[in-house]
Amino acid sequence: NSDDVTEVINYTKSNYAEPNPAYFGAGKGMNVIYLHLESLQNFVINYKLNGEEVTPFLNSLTNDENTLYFDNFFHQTAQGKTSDAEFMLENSLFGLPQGSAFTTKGLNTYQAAPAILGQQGYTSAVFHGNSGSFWNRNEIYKSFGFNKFFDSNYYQINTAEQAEYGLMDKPFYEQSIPLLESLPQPFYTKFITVSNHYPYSINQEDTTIAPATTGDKSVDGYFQTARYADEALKQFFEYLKQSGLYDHSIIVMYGDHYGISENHNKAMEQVLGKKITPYESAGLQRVPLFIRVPGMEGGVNHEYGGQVDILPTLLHLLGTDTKDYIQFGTDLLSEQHDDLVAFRNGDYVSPTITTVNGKYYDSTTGMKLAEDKMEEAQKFKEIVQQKLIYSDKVVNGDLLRFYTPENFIPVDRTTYNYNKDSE
Ligand code: GP9
Ligand code: MN
Repeated sequence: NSDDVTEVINYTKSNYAEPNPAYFGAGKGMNVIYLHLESLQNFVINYKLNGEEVTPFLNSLTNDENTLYFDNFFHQTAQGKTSDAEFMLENSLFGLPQGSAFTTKGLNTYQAAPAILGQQGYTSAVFHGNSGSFWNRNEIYKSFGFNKFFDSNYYQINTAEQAEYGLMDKPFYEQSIPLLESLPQPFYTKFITVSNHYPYSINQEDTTIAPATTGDKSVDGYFQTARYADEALKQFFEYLKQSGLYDHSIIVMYGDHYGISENHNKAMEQVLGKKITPYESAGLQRVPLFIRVPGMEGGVNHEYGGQVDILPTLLHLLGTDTKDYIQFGTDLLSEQHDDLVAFRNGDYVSPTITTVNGKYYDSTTGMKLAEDKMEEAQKFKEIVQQKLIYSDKVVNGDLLRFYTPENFIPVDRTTYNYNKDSE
């Protein structure tokens, strides 16, 4: 009820991080292009397999003058996988501890990015070469206020170009171009790729790097599908440059969740050349985050952060203050950014302390945490728990029904229709 929401607002207000004037509005009025990097983990960035870069294009962006690359950025997903990542990115709310909010909370009230930006004149769209009902996207996207959802009905999918979860990335981007060009600018868009998805199988004609040789099929194939995804990205960037969109679009790329689960630790130990302790396992939950803003000074940013932090970061880059919104992340570029990264199970990482399954580690050494730091570790644990509890209250209680931020017009989901024939 409204008492609950007041409690939550008090919490999110106290958690709010002020925009950094050096970045606030740096991308004002620009288009937004999200490129969802399926199952891409940070360990592949700048990794060399037999002396060869796996993702040369993404690697080159770590040195791009207008791109920030975050190398201590973590996914925070649980069972909802891709949908959890999307849920956090669109709302700065955590996914649920069990199941997927996308499938169980599709009809809730949200104050999501497409709606916020829609009220500033943005047209929003999602591009995805899989069936629109997967993860209940075709329902929850209406609640988020997405104007358009181009699902597999909008793409030509030949068997040779079909991956397990839809159209392969290269033809996917290619066929997305005319759809993208049909949108008025500025737009807020998201391209959800699928080629680099478990079990990482790919036609050998489509590969340009040899597989790894651990003997674990999915680990070995991962390098080939990641390379393919990287090449597809490069091609799409070429289009963006040649069309001019590159110069007035913010491009955000993020890995959605781990690609290689702990069941493959044996093979991963060969790949990484070290033992995968629980501490290392937590570290492997790093996913790449790239934010490119034309004119902004880029570089490698070591700030610790997670997927709930992307929305406030983006809104501040666009010149929209987030203080009236119920959001659980904080702007990665703010001086006040909160670098305690909560995992969905209550574990956390931070620059100083990491906890996995009730054990505490010193993040700077990976060793067992010193006794005199345990008190602080416990405090962090409580902060994380409290945050997750409040986020779950919002989602489970559908609390945004009871609160409308100033100047925000509630979404009317009945006005959206994603059927191709309705065009
Ligand atoms: C399917 C795709 C995969 O449409 O987004 O979802 P995942 O299995 O990674 O959660
Ligand atoms: Mn995924």
